[in-house]
Amino acid sequence: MKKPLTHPSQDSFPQSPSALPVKTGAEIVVETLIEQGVDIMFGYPGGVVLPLFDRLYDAPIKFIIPRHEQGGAHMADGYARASGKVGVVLTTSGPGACNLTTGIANAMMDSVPIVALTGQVRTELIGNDAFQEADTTGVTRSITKHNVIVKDVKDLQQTIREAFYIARTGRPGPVLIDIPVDVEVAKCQLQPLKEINLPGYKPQEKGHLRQIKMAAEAINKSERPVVYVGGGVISANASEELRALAQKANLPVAMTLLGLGSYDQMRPESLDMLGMHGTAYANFAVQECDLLIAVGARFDDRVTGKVKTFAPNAKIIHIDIDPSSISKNVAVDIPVVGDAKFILAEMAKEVRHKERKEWFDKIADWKKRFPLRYDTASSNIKPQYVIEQLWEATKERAIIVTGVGQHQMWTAQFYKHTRPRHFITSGGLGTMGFGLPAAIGAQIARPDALVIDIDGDSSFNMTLTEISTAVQYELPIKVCIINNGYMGMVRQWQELFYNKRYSKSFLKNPEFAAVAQAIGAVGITVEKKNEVKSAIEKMLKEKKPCVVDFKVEREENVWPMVAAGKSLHEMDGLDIFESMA
Ligand SMILES: Cc1ncc(C[n+]2csc(CCOP(=O)(O)OP(=O)(O)O)c2C)c(N)n1
Ligand SMILES: [Mg+2]
Repeated sequence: MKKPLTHPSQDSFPQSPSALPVKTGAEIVVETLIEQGVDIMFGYPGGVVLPLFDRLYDAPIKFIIPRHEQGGAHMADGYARASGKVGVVLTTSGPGACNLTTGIANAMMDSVPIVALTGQVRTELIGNDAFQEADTTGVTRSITKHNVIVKDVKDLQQTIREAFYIARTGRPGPVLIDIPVDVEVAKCQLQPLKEINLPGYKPQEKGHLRQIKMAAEAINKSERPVVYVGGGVISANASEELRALAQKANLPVAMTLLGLGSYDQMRPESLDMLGMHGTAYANFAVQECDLLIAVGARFDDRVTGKVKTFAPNAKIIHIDIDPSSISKNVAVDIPVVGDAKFILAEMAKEVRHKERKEWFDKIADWKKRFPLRYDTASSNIKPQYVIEQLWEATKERAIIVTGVGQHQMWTAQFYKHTRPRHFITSGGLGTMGFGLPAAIGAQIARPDALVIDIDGDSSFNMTLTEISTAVQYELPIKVCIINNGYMGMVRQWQELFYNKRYSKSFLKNPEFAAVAQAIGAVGITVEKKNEVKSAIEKMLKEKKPCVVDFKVEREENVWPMVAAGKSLHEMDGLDIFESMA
């Protein structure tokens, strides 16, 4: 892939503007995408984007057509998370643009850089309820980092450059550009690249050195520190700096769902995941720590539980590129605004090794008393068993993607996440149906990687039509359905909080393996525990897209659980763990 042109200085473009050719809006879009390093995009055609699609006919950009625009947005999202680049999706106006919204909101909540291009009706028809008109910028205003409609072809090129710049800098996120069809056919001269200068948008990359020093001093003083890592460390490509800091200063590290992979869970300092379905040892450590070092995390309610009693004894350091997330949910003592990669590296220079024996002994004791457990003796297929077997068979090779629900939490808990950009999941929005299209996007980004979507039966049902996309583009993705025949997470809440009244949380599923086969993929059904391993082996040998339907124990629950509104240390399920010991 070509290197994107980011902040060129004027003199790197010696051509005089008058020498630049005149092009149509559609040509400008395609040329600017190429200039920005785009070689892959996702999208679906329609009336008002035909001039653009015509330019794409022989452009050097690989184009993936999803079966539904939502899938296209999730593919761009999965592509961005797996590659660290900006994902691009293009759709028509009205229905095409509206179908994107879930995917855009998903990228927004998880700070994923995507650029969405949407066609719009002719400028003179806007507001007329024209055919396939929707107020796309209005609809997407609150779910984009930035959005804009381009009404003059002269603004088009710079707007696209700015969109890429905004999407990938600062706290990354989705940017949408709405382009009326008359702007696609209007002509104008190409614009030379110039430095991007957006008043009001100046992300602070370097942290304040005095704040960094203060944070390092607090670490040096601390007896019971915990690092709380979010997805920001992964977007900042700062895992290596995190490892260096944690090892030098001797710090235990807990991760959010989106932070998984930022710190190698095989290392002894890892406390694994914290929060609602986090480990007991992570949650207890947070509640008892004297210093909480939050990095690229936003104190989401699924992490904090009851905010008032969250980390009650701790001084809080918060490292984040987004100043608006500092002290938003939880008051912070030492804020450090800037790029985690830079800040962690600077902090590492200032910290000292400290033994903290008592603290690590206490953590070791929690780990010993409350490891994650499930009934391994059961003759039924336990969902956790399938995930453990997937880990055993793939170790660090796989990029794991998930749907949303219990299977997602078990994947977070029972797979060992060791590397960044190898666990892709919908955290903030919790979008069922994310798994399959995001896995397709990840496979496109990493053609040689082993990509496995560990999905729920109901989640998979939402976007399974994208199997056909995987078949068309010959993508060897694997889908493992943890099929409990329920919207399991809903059923769990109904069991625990609604007196087992399983109201509308059951779907009659198709035979997924047969569906996969009908679409041209491989389909396998697994009904016995002793078939699990061989099915995984068979799946791993497949070159075609492969769907394995694991019919698992139907009423298994995810433990531990901090019920909504409870404090982080008030976990249910620890007695169940102890009874299994
Ligand atoms: C698009 C969407 N609709 C509804 C929900 C609410 N919801 C969260 S989990 C869940 C059930 C998921 O069922 P399944 O995919 O089978 O996963 P399981 O919990 O059984 O592992 C539902 C309905 C959601 N997260 N996303
Ligand atoms: Mg289910």
